[in-house]
Amino acid sequence: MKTQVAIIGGGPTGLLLSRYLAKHGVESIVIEDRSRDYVMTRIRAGMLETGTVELLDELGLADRLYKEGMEHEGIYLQWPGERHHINFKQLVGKTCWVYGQTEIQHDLHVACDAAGQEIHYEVSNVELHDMESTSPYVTFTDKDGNAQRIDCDVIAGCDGFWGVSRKSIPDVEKGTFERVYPYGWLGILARVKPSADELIYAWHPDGFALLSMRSPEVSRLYIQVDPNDDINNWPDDRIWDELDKRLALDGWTLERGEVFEKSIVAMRSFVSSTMQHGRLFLAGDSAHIVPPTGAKGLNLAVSDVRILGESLVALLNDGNEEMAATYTNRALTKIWRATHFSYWMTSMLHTTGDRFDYAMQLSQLRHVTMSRNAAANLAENYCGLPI
Ligand code: RFL
Ligand code: PHB
Repeated sequence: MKTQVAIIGGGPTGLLLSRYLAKHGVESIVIEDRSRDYVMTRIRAGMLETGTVELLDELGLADRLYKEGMEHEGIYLQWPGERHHINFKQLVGKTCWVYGQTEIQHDLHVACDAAGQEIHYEVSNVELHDMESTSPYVTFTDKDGNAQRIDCDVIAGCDGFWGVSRKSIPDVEKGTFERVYPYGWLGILARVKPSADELIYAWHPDGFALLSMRSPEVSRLYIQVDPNDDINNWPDDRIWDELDKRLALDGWTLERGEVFEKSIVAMRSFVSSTMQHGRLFLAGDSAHIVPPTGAKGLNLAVSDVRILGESLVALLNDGNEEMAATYTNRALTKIWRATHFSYWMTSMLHTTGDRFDYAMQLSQLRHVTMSRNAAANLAENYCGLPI
């Protein structure tokens, strides 16, 4: 096979990059190691920044988002006895959108199918070759067991944190930064009308809780748990009781419903300060991971796609090497900002069992909800700084 850009990974980053490139006349082939069904139904992010929605819109991918997504003007922050609204629209003139990553993935597949985008699912043994040259290639085994090779001008590594692309860069670990948090999130999807109009981020001495949503009929809720806890220790009633306690507020009731998905995820911050090696470029979770508290992971992936997309279009359509050469530095500015914001939100809201930490967190929460400047800082970061 031959193409201009071989894209490794068919998650949101890989598929969105394929749409960006196609819009600008650049060809690509996507290879994905999971099945199409698996990739389509994986439950993950839900909150989209203004800039993410703008790029989806530019690529003709926002019609259903505008119809079925939910525009939010802010979030609630709470601690026992108090719930405060942070109004992004008033503070920084921006809003966010709640629209599940599963829906984005669905819209991307529909757009890829309509455009005849070549995607190979269930591939294995993916290897990257000759990245230092201007004619790299990728080898893999297709789902029928045949050895395949894609010759290309550029390889885009969009294969997530555990993928092969980052590991193919020599000495990449020397430039990585990591923080593993002693917190996990137990997340559920429940068939019940969300009990609040906007997201509630709740500090509680027994641990953080988050009320989010996917639609007017489906709630998404999380509680802080030990990252090594087993989901089998958490029957539905125990989860609801814990949510009830951590989200409690006089005069407010958390409605319960059928839980149809539950899992525990560990939390880490990770940044690879090397995002390119010759003609290999990393984007999305393959280059960075944030804890979900700031709702930044998917949004950062989309901002990488815009920066990388522009760089590759300049390189492949106009022979302009300059933008590609500076891709890492331009992408990292936003990545470090989001990394700090996610770390800050995580540190403010997750309880450690330490009394001094409690006092610091409550003081920070009061400040953020009472000072317009502090609230505007949160709002500006949550809604996303310009790329
Ligand atoms: P993905 O989604 O991991 O996709 C990478 C794809 O590459 C495939 N792959 C390979 N393909 C070919 N060859 C190989 N050798 C391969 N190895 C792997 C994988 O099968 C997969 O299909 O990375 P991508 O595309 O960069 O997208 C990143 C986002 O998925 C991620 O950042 C977000 O989901 C993070 N996230 C959130 N982000 C937000 O912006 N807002 C949120 O509200 C939000 N909430 C969340 C989240 C992530 C969560 N979890 C589960 C970690 C909530 C949670 C609970
Ligand atoms: C979600 O709806 O899954 C979600 C929302 C906000 C976050 C994290 C996850 O900060």
